[in-house]
Amino acid sequence: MIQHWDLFLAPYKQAIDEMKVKLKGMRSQFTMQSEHSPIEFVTGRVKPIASILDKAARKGFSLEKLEEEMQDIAGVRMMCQFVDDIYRVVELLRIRNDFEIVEERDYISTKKSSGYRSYHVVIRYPVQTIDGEKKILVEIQIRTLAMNFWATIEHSLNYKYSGQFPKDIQERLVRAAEAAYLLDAEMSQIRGEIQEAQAIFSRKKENKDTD
Ligand code: 0O2
Ligand code: 0O2
Repeated sequence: MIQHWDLFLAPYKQAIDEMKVKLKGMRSQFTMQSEHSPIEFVTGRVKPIASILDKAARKGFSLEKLEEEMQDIAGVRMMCQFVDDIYRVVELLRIRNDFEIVEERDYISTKKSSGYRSYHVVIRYPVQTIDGEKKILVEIQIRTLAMNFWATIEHSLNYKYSGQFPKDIQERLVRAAEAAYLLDAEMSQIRGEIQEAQAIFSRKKENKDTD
């Protein structure tokens, strides 16, 4: 069984590794041109087997049809400084021709009832294997650092409480999500000033490097 899972998950792992190189490459291109990068950092993971089984049971997916039904066995996350950057990243993904976009879910204009905000793009990504090409689904979550902060903490508390939050904690999480939203709004407003400071910093660094 373990060997079966290894075989099943191998192309997902390969897709994550490749996507991380490609998306981090986009960041390097912006940095090289001394432009503000809409991508702050990129992470990726293959869903642990226990989580795959849990989610399949919860959603009634049949294990035979997992590759079509579970869209986030391979997951990539792109973190941005500003909300506007998220939409810029989505545009950058749309113009690529090394994968096909299957679905987009905008939980930013319509946040989830938990308070969760992020932009999800599901792609069909071709992996080259020794047995030929295999197309697999990869879920890309694009979010600001503030959205990521909130989601990471809410996610770990979710494990602790198995999704059943006591009422007061639930209310606090909703308030914290509002605070994260306000932080994003505030940061966008002072964005111009931040960018100016970053440009000065990177010019200083360049001068220092060439000294
Ligand atoms: P850098 O530029 O050195 O930070 P891999 O070893 O390639 O399989 P990777 O990419 O190291 O895996 O791990 P993962 O978990 O996919 O992504 C972690 C990356 O996210 C690391 O970058 C972390 O530095 C970066 N990261 C995590 N949290 C933060 C954060 O709060 N701020 C910033 N700026 N980066 C963060 P790398 O790849 O080590 O590159
Ligand atoms: P992981 O690996 O633990 O993060 P569903 O799973 O029913 O919510 P669906 O249709 O699979 O929904 O897709 P959706 O909601 O677009 O994406 C699911 C993923 O989004 C989750 O993966 C989380 O990563 C993230 N997410 C969605 N809602 C929330 C939320 O309220 N809080 C947090 N922290 N993350 C959320 P999984 O399955 O939890 O996997």
